[in-house]
Amino acid sequence: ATVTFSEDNSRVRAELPTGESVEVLLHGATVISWKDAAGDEKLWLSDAAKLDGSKAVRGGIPLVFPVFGTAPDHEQTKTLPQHGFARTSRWEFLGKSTSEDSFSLSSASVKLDFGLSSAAAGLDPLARERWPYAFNLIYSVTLTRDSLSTGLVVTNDGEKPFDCQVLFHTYLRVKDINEVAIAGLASTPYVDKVSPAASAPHDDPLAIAAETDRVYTPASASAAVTVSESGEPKFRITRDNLSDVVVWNPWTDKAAGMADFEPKDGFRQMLCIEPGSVSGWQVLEQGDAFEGAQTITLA
Ligand code: TA6
Repeated sequence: ATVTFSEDNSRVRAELPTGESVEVLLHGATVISWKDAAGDEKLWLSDAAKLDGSKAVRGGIPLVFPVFGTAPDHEQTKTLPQHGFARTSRWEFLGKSTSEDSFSLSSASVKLDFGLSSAAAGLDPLARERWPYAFNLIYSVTLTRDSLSTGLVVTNDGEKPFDCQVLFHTYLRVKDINEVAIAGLASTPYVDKVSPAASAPHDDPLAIAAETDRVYTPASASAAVTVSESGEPKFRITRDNLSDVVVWNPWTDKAAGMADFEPKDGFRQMLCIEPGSVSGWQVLEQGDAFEGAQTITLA
């Protein structure tokens, strides 16, 4: 595997000998591209996404920490911006590790590690001011021939306990949302943020035909979510220690309302399947660690 930095040191790119690649912006440690060996892009990135560090990236895999959405009733995080500050901080690249069995390329993989801590120069100033806890984050992005994994380890390095939520806000690229079917969420309880009254569990598959914003809490963290298109499985998402799956598509009106969402009909080419621990709070005492991960496998 080769790992290269961009001219302006704003991003790092890894490529396997067979051509698969991943690109990560140090701003937010945001994965902004994941391509298969043929060069087909698997993630959706808005044409108007800010990649200059001025705001969270619209697309790719933004990192949500320490709060999902906003939590006006939660003392510790109620003054934080939506989805917290990890995605708007500048992370450090900590290094890479590759494993290539020289006899079989199929085992090739490359892992990129990124770090952010309460003492880091790149920490969003809002965080220091509004979330005064001693923390350390290690974020790992692992590329193999047929998968991309992201994992976050959160540690509490201070005396004060803190609550946190973690989520990988993954924008999957699809050809046409009308052809998409989501399986693996049948009979699963969910909170519907579009129409709070309606949250009756449903059978598989789930189709997306309007604004959709739901927090599912599947019975088992190992339950896979499969995204198919025109009857063909495309992505299989599995979770490790993450209790929830958010399904989001902004549809016409919400897409129109986001300045950095372009093209405006781009919601037809994207679907957010967001593994996280967001239905409650992880409480970390001094020295505690929380770890959660997702693996997206190409079908
Ligand atoms: O993950 C779904 C969601 O919480 C939606 O409610 C919507 O706000 C989306 O995240 C995007 O949030 P952002 O702050 O990135 O515009």
